[in-house]
Amino acid sequence: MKQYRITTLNEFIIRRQANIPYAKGELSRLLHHIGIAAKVVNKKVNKAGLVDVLGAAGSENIQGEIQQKLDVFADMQFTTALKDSGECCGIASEENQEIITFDDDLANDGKYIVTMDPLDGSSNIDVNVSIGTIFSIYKRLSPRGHKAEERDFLQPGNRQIAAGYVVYGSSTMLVYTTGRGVNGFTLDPSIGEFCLSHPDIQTPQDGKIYSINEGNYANFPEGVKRYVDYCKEKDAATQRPKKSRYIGSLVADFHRNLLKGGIFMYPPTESSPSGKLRLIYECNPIGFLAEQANAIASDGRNRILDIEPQNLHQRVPFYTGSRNMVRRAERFLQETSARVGKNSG
Ligand code: AHM
Ligand code: MG
Repeated sequence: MKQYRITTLNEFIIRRQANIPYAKGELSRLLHHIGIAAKVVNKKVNKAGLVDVLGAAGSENIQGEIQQKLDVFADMQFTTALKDSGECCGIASEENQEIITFDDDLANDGKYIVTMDPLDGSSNIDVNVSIGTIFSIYKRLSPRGHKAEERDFLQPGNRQIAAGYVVYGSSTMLVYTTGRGVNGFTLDPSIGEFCLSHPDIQTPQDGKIYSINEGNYANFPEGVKRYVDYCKEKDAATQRPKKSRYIGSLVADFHRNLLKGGIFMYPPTESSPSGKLRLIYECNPIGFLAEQANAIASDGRNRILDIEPQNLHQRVPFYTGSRNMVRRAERFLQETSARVGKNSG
């Protein structure tokens, strides 16, 4: 019988660390703790229909959205895991208005801060659709030995040390990068370990899928409308239009396009003039992963990772995925805005 060699997430992290001279294992420990929290949240997500975890927790988060019980649980679980790691001096979470500083001797000595969206796509929980956790790791700017400060969290995405997501889907996967490619690990429930299943993920330069909430079409900028119309035209090579696929969970929509090729867009709309997605919690980590897989991420004009964050909950328009698709969408946007500028001038 053929023997398969399994590489667990922890083994992989340790092996990677060994390739970096002088690495002390701090980042490895942090990633290890994120992996543990992901398993705990996964267990709860799997039981969502069975125990009393469904539905709203009765509180609202900073964005004025009703927090789901699982949001609260995931937020707590990741926060505790990061604090326990001893490597992280503070976190910023989509669920909290302010940063959380851990502020004890061990944590204050930590080199890293973490930003996270503990449960992305949570409006999908009650209907059994994939949801996810997104995280980013940065080196702090403030001196070690002190409390974390807000400036530690307002760094541009190009300063990320690591980023990743967990997708709680038909199987649970953890996908992450430390700036040396993107690797995906599938949770094997029989042994309770994330196992390397998708080494060195590369996104095709072109794809057949476009993902956008087309219900907002009437409010899209002209260039986005034109790009969506273009996606519906027959492609010269395939003689078919592109496929429209939209789950409504960024992690799940991005994960599919990362593997298969495609474009994900969340443009500005009337109700969300800067787009809906958050730079720090969603766009930066996803942008880092995209670039590491040879895809790209932009706000329609600028590289997402080069945007200087102004505040913790800042939103930006978001276009990410296969290189040629995103570049084409950007051209549609820029041509249209140039034309509008000329007409109004
Ligand atoms: P959330 O972080 O509150 O869950 O919101 C973000 C989610 C993304 O996962 C998804 O891409 C988007 O909101 C869907 O928004 P819409 O329902 O407007 O299409
Ligand atoms: Mg989110």
